[in-house]
Amino acid sequence: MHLEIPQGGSRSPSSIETDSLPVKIGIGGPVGSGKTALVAELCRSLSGRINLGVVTNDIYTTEDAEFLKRQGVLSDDRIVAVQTGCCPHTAIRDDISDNQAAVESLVRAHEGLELVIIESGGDNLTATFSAGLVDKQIFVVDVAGGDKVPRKGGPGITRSDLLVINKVDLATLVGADLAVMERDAWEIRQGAPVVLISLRTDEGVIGVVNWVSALVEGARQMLKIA
Ligand SMILES: Nc1nc2c(ncn2[C@@H]2O[C@H](COP(=O)(O)OP(=O)(O)OP(=O)(O)O)[C@@H](O)[C@H]2O)c(=O)[nH]1
Ligand SMILES: [Mg+2]
Repeated sequence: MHLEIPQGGSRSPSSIETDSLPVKIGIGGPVGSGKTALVAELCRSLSGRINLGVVTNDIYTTEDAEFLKRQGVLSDDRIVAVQTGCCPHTAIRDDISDNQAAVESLVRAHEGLELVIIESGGDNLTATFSAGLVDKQIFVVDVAGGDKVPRKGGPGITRSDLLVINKVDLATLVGADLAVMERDAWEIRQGAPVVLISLRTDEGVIGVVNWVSALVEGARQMLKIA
């Protein structure tokens, strides 16, 4: 199924495909790039119209799950923490059993669950999710790492379904040229969607919200047809 999506940020997504419910979306990216802040924003924006849950991954703590609970973005029973105890990418790519169990526990506890967002622990540019765990992947980098980051590549940057360049509010402070980041990202991804956002000011965030929302809507439509 193809859905046209309203434009949100620059080079934002225009069409995507979906299949079944719950849609599982993985959010990966380097440490501190804003993954949890994005999860929180998606929950705030979507929980009124989508039946959703969240799985967080941290190496030694349940810090991100606790943060989301403190923020009150979802009821506590919709937020499940996985403590990986190992490199974050191992738990989302190589041995996904703990994450699968976390997703299944949410599905069992919440009838008609439509969306599960899985946040990876902060990792490097090589981290990706197993296709056995998620349907789509969002990769989050930020401008504070410098405007060279998109052209450094790596599977998260080149092959994620949506690349988010976050913290554009900091661009002038760190001397990052957003036009260069956008151009390099566009080139290296050969036109796959890129959204520049700030989770501090909300700039561009609607592009990500609409992208996720359209995935779920596509799956809903598909189920009606089936
Ligand atoms: N200025 C600014 N700060 C941001 C933005 N997004 C997130 N932050 C801050 O960046 C810090 C890290 O954000 P997190 O959401 O915890 O990042 P993360 O990627 O989940 O971090 P890990 O899970 O530890 O890898 C926090 O202090 C956020 O408040 C943004 O758009 N602009
Ligand atoms: Mg986090």
